[in-house]
Amino acid sequence: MQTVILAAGRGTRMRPLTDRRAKPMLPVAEKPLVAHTADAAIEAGATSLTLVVGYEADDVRSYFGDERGGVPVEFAVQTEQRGTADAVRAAAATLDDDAPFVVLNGDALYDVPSLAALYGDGGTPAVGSYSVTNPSSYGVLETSDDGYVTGVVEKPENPPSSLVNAGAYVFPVEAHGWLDVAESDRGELELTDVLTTVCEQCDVRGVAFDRWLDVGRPWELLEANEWKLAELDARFDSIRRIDGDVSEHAELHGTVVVEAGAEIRSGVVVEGPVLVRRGATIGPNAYVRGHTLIGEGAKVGHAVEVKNSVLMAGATVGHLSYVGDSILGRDVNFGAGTKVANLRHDGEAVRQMLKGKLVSSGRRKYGVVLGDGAKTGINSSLNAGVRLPTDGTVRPGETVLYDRIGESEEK
Ligand code: TTP
Repeated sequence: MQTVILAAGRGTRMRPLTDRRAKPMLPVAEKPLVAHTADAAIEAGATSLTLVVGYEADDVRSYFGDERGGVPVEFAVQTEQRGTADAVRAAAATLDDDAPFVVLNGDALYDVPSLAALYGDGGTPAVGSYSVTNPSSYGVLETSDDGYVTGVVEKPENPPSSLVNAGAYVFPVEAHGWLDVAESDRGELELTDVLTTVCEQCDVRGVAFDRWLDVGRPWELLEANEWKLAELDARFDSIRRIDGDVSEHAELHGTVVVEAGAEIRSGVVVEGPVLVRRGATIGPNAYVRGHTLIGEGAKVGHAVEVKNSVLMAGATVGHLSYVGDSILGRDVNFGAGTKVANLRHDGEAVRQMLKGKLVSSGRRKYGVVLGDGAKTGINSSLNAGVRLPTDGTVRPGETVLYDRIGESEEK
């Protein structure tokens, strides 16, 4: 079935990581987030892909080109990010208007069997649902006694069910005529309003998804990597795929993939799942623990411990540092002895500033998020939940207790 993937958003909640890249291009294991979405869709039954691009579109275009996995890829440009219904409208010209179509969010991870169930019923209208314990934070689906979806309510105080909208739809041919919706209270043209019309006019299947992750906030990028790094062995057909140089005096445990051109030096201990991308170097004498992505050309030096973290391309943690549950943007540089806190004394979930408000990450262990090019001075300390802006700096010996992203950088 023809499939539209929405990838035009500004990703403001993901700042500073989206200052210079589209959110769907954030790294998740060996490929960008949206490539996982696209590949799952192709495996589930997508016959063509239209990627709706807008914010930082060039990276998405050049990554995909005009074909993926034997399926043609087209791009539709949404010039202004006016909402998800507007994004689908931008894609309309690329679609065959006498066939149903699938729409997926390009910033969400889906499992293949769940998507296959969505695609599987010959194009009958459907929406993917996912059961959560805190439905009030999502769009919640209303269902009839015979199991059809009858509507969706955004962030209700009294949720009608625990099933939330997973941003995955099969729309009928008629939906082409229902894409012109009115602006919502938050000033956007929303796809959920199109879904409401589809529910009024058609029987809409609710397809219960086994797994789904919306990747909108920085800690969800860690969760996305936790998911996809845990499956590395299946995607690489081996728990130990070593194409780079590994010293005979290094120890590897669990699933570890070392790409060609990467180097693991003497005295290093790696506990998988860990992916070391091409050109990266680790050691000597470093300790890299599970669910860690060491990006292309990144460096982890002597006496450094890294755990459950994402180091983007070119990030350098040279000596005597600890990095836990953190995201270091491209070309971040840690001065010797920089330490990250990833746990509160009271054991409560670590909170992070998002668009001017402190929000719980829901994670007991959560470190820091550093924009591309940020640099720390020697012996600096970064408190749990802190964000540093793109190209931000920390002085030697400084303790950063509070978030450093200014209001203007949130927009
Ligand atoms: P959102 O997560 O609602 O929006 P966003 O990605 O811009 O992030 P934020 O709220 O933090 O600013 O979007 C859901 C999906 O739809 C996501 O894949 C981006 C896409 N999208 C568009 O393609 N065009 C749009 O105008 C909007 C608002 C979103």
